[in-house]
Amino acid sequence: MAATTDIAPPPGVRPDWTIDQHWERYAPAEHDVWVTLYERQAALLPGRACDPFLRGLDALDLHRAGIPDFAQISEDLRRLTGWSVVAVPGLVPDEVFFDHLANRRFPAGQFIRRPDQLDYLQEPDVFHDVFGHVPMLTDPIFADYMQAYGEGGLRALGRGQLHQLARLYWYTVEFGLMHTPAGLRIYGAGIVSSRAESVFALDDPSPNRLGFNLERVMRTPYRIDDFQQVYFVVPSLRTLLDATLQDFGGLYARLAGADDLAIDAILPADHVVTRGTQAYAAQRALAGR
Ligand code: HBI
Ligand code: FE
Repeated sequence: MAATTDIAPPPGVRPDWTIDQHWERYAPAEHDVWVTLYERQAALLPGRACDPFLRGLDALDLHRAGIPDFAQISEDLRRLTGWSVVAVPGLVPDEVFFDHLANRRFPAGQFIRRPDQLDYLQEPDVFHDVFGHVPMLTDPIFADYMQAYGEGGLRALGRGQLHQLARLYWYTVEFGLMHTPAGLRIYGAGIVSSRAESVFALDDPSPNRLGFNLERVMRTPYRIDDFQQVYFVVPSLRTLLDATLQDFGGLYARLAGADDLAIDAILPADHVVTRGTQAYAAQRALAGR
């Protein structure tokens, strides 16, 4: 039984905040937005996105033809890793979000951005969620990580330390990079669903790129409105799953007494992949953004 929340959902939204996708109701212009975004990223990502992401894109046959039908991709996904995609109106309360993840249900925005919002929007739409997040759920290790993250989120909520766990999600699931023999590759959904950040995250000299360390990540604030000032790099997806299997109790106790780090900090203990110039962030600060 999915968790309900004491925050009542809007009218027409189920207690677990899911809605029907009504795939048949999408207008041709909405499918066109998907195709435009898909084609842009499909041309850009080979050589930038990691193999599990590219394999997932193919395995789910995320159509070039338009917005996928969640029921269809859920059939394939269930067979591969037991995950399914459920439609939600947008951001849902944390405890609802975590309960879905803990039960291998990925909540995906049902709406798609307008043609004048191609490059950025605040709320996760169907392109961010299904193109960005869902292909990685075809990878068994990442699929286990996402469920473990959901279970951890429910525990963190209980301890009031959610903001630290949210950083783990942000710097891995949304903006994670990975070492591969061919060089750095992207697995974070927030990057692969963004044309500009798919280039910035790998090529720009501005951001720091540091070796992933769970405690370090959980002390590091993040940007929600602009490119990241730091990206964390994992040696493998197994590293993420192993990180969730450790004793979070001791970690939370240490974190409760630890200060947040500056977003552009580089610590002596950091494994530095790129020491960034932070030129982009400085220029945006000058522009008053
Ligand atoms: N809801 N639909 C949706 N998608 C998200 O990515 C999401 C959310 N609610 C909460 C949330 N993310 C974050 O606060 C957690 O990752 C911490
Ligand atoms: Fe996301």
